[in-house]
Amino acid sequence: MSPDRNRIHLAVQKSGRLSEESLSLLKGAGLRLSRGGKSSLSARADNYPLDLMLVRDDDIPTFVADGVCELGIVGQNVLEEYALGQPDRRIEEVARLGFGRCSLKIAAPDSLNFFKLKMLEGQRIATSYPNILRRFLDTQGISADIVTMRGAVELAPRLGIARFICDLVSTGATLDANGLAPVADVFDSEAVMIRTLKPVDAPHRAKMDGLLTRIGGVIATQE
Ligand code: PRT
Ligand code: ZN
Repeated sequence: MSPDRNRIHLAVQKSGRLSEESLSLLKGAGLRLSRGGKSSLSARADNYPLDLMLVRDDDIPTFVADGVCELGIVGQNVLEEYALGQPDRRIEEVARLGFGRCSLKIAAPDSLNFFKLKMLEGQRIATSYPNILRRFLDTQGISADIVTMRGAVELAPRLGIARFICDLVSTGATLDANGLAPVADVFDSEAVMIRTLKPVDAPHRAKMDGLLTRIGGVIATQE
């Protein structure tokens, strides 16, 4: 199905930690959304020229950079990791949304008496965010081996893959359950609205601005 050129497209996480709050933000902005069934990859607003693309969060920056979707809702962690890997960034962050808050942290085994960052020198650190971690280590003047894992990063020390990890933390319960303790804050994150920097024609632009104004209104009442 080719996209309807009269409508704007917003990429939202299909199912995960940001899905519910992304949809309730849109509903709070007065949009009536109808989804084409549980397995459907899209949804539409009945009272606004807006289609939602329901995708994996990792794909959202690519869709927006390519202009396949003019807008997207994604964690700053995913956006930053993507942007650091792209020399010509075609995405702009337009609003912080106040949900999905978490922090990317380096964690060490509880049993280790960790007291200075230099203890990471020459060590292996497992993460799903190699670009953000590399930048952090560079600014600290630390050289360490980064092991990239797609998930289950907190298991790396137990599996002998890496002594340290760098992963997202919200309550800290996962680190705790795995005998790990946070030792450094690398990057703080929340969900943000992003828009494409690809040229957009005037009618589309007006629809984007109208939606962003409505969303800005909802955020303002939450502050
Ligand atoms: O399928 P898809 O690729 O779309 O989803 P995903 O599994 O990659 O992402 P998902 O749904 O887990 O997270 C989406 C976004 O939510 C992240 O990119 C963050 O911006 C944000 N977010 C907020 C979090 C957390 N809090 C969080 N706690 N993402 C992940 N976690 C994980 C963390 O990786 C660790 O495994 O939760 C665990 C730690 O939680 P605590 O509460 O035990 O500290
Ligand atoms: Zn993901």
